Amino acid sequence: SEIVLLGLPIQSGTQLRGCSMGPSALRTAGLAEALMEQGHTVEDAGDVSIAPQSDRTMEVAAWAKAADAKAFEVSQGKRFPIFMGGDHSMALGTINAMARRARDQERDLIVLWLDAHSDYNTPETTPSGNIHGMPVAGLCGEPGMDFIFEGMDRVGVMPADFQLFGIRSVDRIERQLLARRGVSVMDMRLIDEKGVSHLVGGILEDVKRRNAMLHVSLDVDFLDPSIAPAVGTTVPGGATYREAHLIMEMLSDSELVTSMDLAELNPFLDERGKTSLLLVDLVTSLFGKKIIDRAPQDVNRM
Ligand code: DIR
Ligand code: MN
Ligand code: MN
Ligand code: MN
Repeated sequence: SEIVLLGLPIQSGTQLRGCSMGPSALRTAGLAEALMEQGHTVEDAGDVSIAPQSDRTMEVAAWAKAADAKAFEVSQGKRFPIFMGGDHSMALGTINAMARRARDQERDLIVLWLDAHSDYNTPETTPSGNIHGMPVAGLCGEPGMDFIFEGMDRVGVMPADFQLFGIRSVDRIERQLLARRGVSVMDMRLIDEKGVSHLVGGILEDVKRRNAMLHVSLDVDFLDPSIAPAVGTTVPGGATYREAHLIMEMLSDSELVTSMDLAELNPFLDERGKTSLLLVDLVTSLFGKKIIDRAPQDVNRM
């Protein structure tokens, strides 16, 4: 593939500082080099920046606009953009841009949201006040978040087009809202019972049947804290090393993924680059790195 890396050093969506170093840590961990090693062409489009704002809320809105514009620009043609965050409020910009790209191609956009949290709070329901807990709600058009999209070519995403996966922390009112809107929430209990392979297989069939574009938004806290400590909001019981790799390997075989966010990496909390290196490893699997070469149809016969 023709891959383009775009840095979005956003941390206005959280109280804890450090996510602004995410893009730099991913570059240091060798993201571009690992992808080139797999035979892809990689272009680094650098980092987006914003003008100083009066408060954090205005910063989030400015970031959404800047991220949307640049994400759209770099993803023209057949390019596969990897958006390097930045806290998860980055998705307000990147997913709007990917929804615009899908609209231009008269296709739907489906979002696989890999996260410990459902990120469906609104300014009304949030217990923390942090906008990184709200991006899915904002993209789905929940009230109180229109100011973020002001002046943008806003393309809503249907709640049913989000596949929240790996969820194990949902706030009380957030849970009610998710149910009312019909968002698909594949929580850790479901994953324990049905397994990654069955659930991800179902999502991919749906994407294929609808000829949709597929955006993967990976929050570092989707992963178990033992393998990925570099995130401000760790939650026990996350995806294991093998579960996470299996998802990437299945996504790779499907050839259906068209864009990706790497969100919430806080290198300040890492242990000698462990989490950054794991993310590079996971992305490399998404782009075709295999243990041995075996066709998916052969696996079904085993
Ligand atoms: C919590 C935590 N639901 C909130 N959300 C996080 O602040 O709204 N999302 N950490 O990633
Ligand atoms: Mn999270
Ligand atoms: Mn978060
Ligand atoms: Mn998140």
